[in-house]
Amino acid sequence: MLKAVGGIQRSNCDSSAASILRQHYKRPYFIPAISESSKMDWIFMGVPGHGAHMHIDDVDNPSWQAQIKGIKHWKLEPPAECYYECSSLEAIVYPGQIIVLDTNKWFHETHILGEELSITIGSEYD
Ligand SMILES: O=C(O)CCC(=O)C(=O)O
Ligand SMILES: [Fe+2]
Repeated sequence: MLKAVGGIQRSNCDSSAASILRQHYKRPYFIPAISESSKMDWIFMGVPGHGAHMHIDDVDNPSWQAQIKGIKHWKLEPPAECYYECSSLEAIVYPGQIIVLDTNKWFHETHILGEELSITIGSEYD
């Protein structure tokens, strides 16, 4: 699966590699236990000054994305359904923080800030 992004983006479709990766983190505590997690994880890496242009995705579910290293600026534009009620949002995600969004509905653009390589892991959930 490929999503438009600046930098390197890999999804993990090898289940043995996925289980090793998942020994190193748990699903975020705020994702309900009954929620179905995707078997696939995402890893995003990029250098400062780069990021993903404004786009919308075609994936199955919303996702959480945890910033491991580096700082990422997110710009979100509302989905067409709530264009007149919703406003644009911006967030700066620092290491240890998690952003949750439906990348199928919200247009999103990212920009890596600071001096460090950005590393993010994430996964879809329903
Ligand atoms: O992390 C990024 O730079 C882009 C991420 C993205 O486009 C996505 O998760 O759908
Ligand atoms: Fe995206």
